[in-house]
Amino acid sequence: MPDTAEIPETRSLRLGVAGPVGTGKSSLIALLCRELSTDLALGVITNDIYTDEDARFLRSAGVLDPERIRAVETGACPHTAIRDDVTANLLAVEDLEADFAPLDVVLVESGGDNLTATFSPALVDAQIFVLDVAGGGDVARKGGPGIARADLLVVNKTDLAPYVGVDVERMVADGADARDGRPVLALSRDDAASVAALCAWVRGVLAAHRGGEHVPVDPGPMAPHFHADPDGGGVLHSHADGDLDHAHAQRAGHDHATAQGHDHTGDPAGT
Ligand SMILES: Nc1nc2c(ncn2[C@@H]2O[C@H](COP(=O)(O)OP(=O)(O)OP(=O)(O)O)[C@@H](O)[C@H]2O)c(=O)[nH]1
Ligand SMILES: [Mg+2]
Repeated sequence: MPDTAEIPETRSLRLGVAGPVGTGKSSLIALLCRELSTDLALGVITNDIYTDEDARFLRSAGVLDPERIRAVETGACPHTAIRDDVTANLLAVEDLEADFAPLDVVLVESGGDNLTATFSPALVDAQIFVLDVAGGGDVARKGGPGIARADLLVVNKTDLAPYVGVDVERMVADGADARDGRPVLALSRDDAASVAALCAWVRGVLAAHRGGEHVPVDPGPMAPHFHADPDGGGVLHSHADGDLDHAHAQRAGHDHATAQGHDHTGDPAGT
């Protein structure tokens, strides 16, 4: 199979929205539709385990032509459909892009899951991970692939902070500490400035995507994989969470003076 393919000009920016149950993913997508659909052509794919609840919520919000909102019923743990076998989602995105060509952005909502669930870069070009203050101020400190490496971390529902005793600044700082300089945004649907900042971030990613400057990353843990040894055999290993760089492991009795270290962060072909 070739490792490159010609992609039609109607290819949109595919933007994933993931995060634990109830943190406000659908609401954030509704905000983006309301704010951006005046000048951008949008589509939405939702993922629910057994229902099309999220798609129905978004259609009833009246922020986008209901036909541009489609549901994928995963029938299994949400992370399976956004990471392990993305076929159903990929087909849904491609159908939407074909039916409403040209779309600028397709937003893909993950089913609510735990802190380990992130999108495969085979499905989305960039992803937002959503936490909320009501889930507890310490969650951002807990790390995990979405918190540490999603393109944007959102600390949502900041309007609730006084009621749940959470220090938003501290939660944002904890998130920033876990992210090596990647952006963190404190958001509330009631705070127009924060909604404007979210929209500006999406427009920035879209511009970078169109300009060919946006490099998709895989926040998720590298699957266990094998490196052949030119002398025979090889090494089967996996990476600790967050440790995507690696040099090949030393093996007793072999000269590794020429072994190449490589990383999985910036070079999608560098396996
Ligand atoms: N106070 C407040 N509530 C919010 C905000 N955003 C969303 N909510 C509420 O949070 C609840 C969950 O929001 P959803 O958008 O359905 O969350 P979700 O992450 O899509 O939920 P699942 O898809 O079930 O995982 C709803 O009651 C929303 O009205 C916000 O900025 N402030
Ligand atoms: Mg939802």
